[in-house]
Amino acid sequence: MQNILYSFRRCPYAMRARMALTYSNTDFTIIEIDLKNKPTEMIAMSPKGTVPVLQTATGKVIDESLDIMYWALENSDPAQWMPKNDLEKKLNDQLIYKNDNHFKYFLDKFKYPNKYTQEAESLVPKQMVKNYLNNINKILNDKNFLIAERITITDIAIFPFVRQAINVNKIWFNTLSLDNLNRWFNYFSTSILFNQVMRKIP
Ligand SMILES: N[C@@H](CCC(=O)N[C@@H](CS)C(=O)NCC(=O)O)C(=O)O
Repeated sequence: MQNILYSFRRCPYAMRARMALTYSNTDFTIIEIDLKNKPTEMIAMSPKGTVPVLQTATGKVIDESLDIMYWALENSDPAQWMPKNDLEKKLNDQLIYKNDNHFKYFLDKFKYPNKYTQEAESLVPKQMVKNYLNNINKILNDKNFLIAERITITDIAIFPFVRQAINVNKIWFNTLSLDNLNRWFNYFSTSILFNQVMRKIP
C-alpha cells in the first residue's frame, strides 16, 4: 500500500500538509477532490468530510492537517522544523492555536462578507485580520521566521492562511506596509517547496 492524500489544491489546510509531506521526502499520491462531490471512500474513512485526509501505507487514517504535518516530521525532519525546546514549543502552539481558532474565523468573514451584514459589522473582520497581520509583522521584527532563526512547522502551518488574507485584497494589503511580513511571505511564496505543492494535478 502507498500513502494517499485526499487534497484540494487551494485549501490552506491541505497546502500545509502537502508542504510537510514533501519536505519530509514522504512518498505520497495525491487525490485531488471535488469538495462538492467527495469520494465515498474518503467519507467512509473520515465522515467529517474535510480535507486533507491521509491514508498511510499501513492503513492509518489521519484527518487533521496538523496531525499530518507532525506525522510527516516524525518520519523525517532534515532541517529541524520541529520545535527544539520548551520555549519554541510554547510559541509554536500559541501561534498555531491563534491562527486556526481565531484568525481563520475572521479571515472567512473578511473573505466572504455576508451581503446582509451591516457596513459597520463588516469592518470588524477587516480590523481583526489587520491586527493579526500586524502582530505577525511585529514578531518578525527581530527574527527571520516566526519562532526561531530557522524555518519551523509554525511558519509552514501559518503561511497558507496569511497568503489567503493577502490575496483577498492586495491593494489594501500593500497600504499596510508590513515590510517584515512581506519579506517572510515572499520567501515562502517563491520557494521551490511551495511551488512544487501547488502544481496542478490532472
Ligand atoms: N481542522 C481541519 C480543517 C480542514 C478544512 O476545514 N478543510 C476545508 C477545505 S479548506 C474542508 O474540507 N471543508 C469541507 C467542505 O468544504 O465541504 C484540518 O486542519 O484539517
